[in-house]
Amino acid sequence: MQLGPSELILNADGSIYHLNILPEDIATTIITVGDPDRVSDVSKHFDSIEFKKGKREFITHTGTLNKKRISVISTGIGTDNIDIVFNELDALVNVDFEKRIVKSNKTKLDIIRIGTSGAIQSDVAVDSFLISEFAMGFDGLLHAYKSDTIQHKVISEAFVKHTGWSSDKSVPYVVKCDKSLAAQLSSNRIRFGLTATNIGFYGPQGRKLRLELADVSLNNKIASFEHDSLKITNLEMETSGIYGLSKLLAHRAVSMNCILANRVTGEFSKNPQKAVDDLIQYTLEKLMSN
Ligand code: R1P
Repeated sequence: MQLGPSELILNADGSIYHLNILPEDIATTIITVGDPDRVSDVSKHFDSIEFKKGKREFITHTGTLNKKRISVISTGIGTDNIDIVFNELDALVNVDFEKRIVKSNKTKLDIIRIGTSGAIQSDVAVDSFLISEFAMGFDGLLHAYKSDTIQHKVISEAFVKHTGWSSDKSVPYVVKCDKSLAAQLSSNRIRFGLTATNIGFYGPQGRKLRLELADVSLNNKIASFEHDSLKITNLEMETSGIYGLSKLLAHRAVSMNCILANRVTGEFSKNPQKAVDDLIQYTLEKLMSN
């Protein structure tokens, strides 16, 4: 089936609509970051940079480190942006832009998020690193796709029951990281956790500035949830979308979190830039080890 011009939108130079890049511009190993300024914090470690381009919040740098070609791309904040970035990254490798058809031979991408996050358990230290083994999405993105087979519904059903989750909100969904890529990125320096992906930063994550919250004890209920010794460790805003879309599109994805805040103890990192730089270096070293 041919993808029409309103479905697969290409710019005049043949690049994909939002990311503004061509198929040859990206590597098959891709690091995603939320903050556009973090793209150069990653690519400054490359031996050489062959390509830089951007549009809106989507900045891409492609280069080489130890002879391995890597792209780093900023997604901006939230799973609405993840929907755009992941569909367009997949189209760049798996759709023939001239014929406008899906290729029969698929290319698998390795996608690693290097992001920041807030802990919701007191024993998850500020400045520590965490790999999201599971992600629980409060955002609803995955419900737009046929995704029943990749969801861990036993966990989300237990969570809905435990928290008395409001039916006014999207039903939480649970998805898992790619096990083999996570094993490559793991060490005794990094713990695994269940990451909750939220739809906002303030009210949805229980932060009250001026507005009253619908449920002031929601963070406590989230933190006290336990299923088969699995507890929710941290909150951020992209991982569930990344895991859900990667699994559906048959790519490998892992989300690496730098814990900048602890919502239980009220601490915030004294040097967030250094903490994130440390995670960038850790991740690049691990990626080079294979
Ligand atoms: C909120 O400040 C942003 O920070 C976290 C959240 O997921 C959200 O995107 O990650 P990044 O630092 O990777 O953007």
